[in-house]
Amino acid sequence: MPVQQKLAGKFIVIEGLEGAGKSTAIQYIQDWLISKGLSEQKIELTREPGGTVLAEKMRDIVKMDVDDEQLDDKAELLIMYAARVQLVEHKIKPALADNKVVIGDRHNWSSLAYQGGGRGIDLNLIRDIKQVALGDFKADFTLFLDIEPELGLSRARGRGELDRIERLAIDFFNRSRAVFQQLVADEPSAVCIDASQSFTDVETAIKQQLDTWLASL
Ligand code: Z5A
Repeated sequence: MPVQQKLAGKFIVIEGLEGAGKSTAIQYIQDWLISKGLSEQKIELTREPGGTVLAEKMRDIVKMDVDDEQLDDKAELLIMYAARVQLVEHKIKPALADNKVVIGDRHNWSSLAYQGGGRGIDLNLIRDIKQVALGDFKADFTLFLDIEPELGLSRARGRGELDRIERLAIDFFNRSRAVFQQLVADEPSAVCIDASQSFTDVETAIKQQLDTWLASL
């Protein structure tokens, strides 16, 4: 089967802590897809939370600082899933049905890691919400960029001011990282990349993992 046909309708997700290099990695994935003969029109990029007009409004809410009212942890979780449903139903599924490859900057694992590991919400409750919101929909391949929170945050800090979530204590990110690590260990269609390496080494590792995945299709 031609490579382009193998890749048609596949959802590739990149996960990781802030500053892990997800935006950078997306560029490597795009380059790899183009090297396999895909046209730019056949590649759709998404980010979470966000990616549709309404989901971007929800992103604004979770990023917002309000003086005298805190966003409740469960409200934060539900907004993540509300935004995800909008994105999956209005952008990702139609693109996949059109035989595009979708590259997701974060997806479901971020809720398990941040709202579950970080905030301490029961992971089984989050899995139940996921099931109600999205059913069995999931990524075809997940690349987890693993980085120590200190290094990731120092990279993110280099870009400017930190937002509401980025200012949380380092323990929060260590707990989130531990959930990501468990998820990748349990999921055969996911791989872990050491994101503390140089740009070139991360790029090489990502492209090698994509080649191995492609060979398995
Ligand atoms: N969130 C949540 O809580 N629950 C959910 O379900 C979802 C999300 C979906 C989204 O923030 C926030 O929402 C996030 C989790 C939460 N909050 N936090 N904190 P966002 O989209 O604004 O931010 P992000 O997803 O964390 O992305 P980021 O901070 O932009 O990081 P990144 O995309 O992984 O990194 P980057 O922009 O590619 O790289 C960061 C810098 O490091 C940049 O200057 C690069 O040039 C540099 N870099 C990248 N790679 C390297 C290497 N290899 N060496 C050296 N420097 C590098």
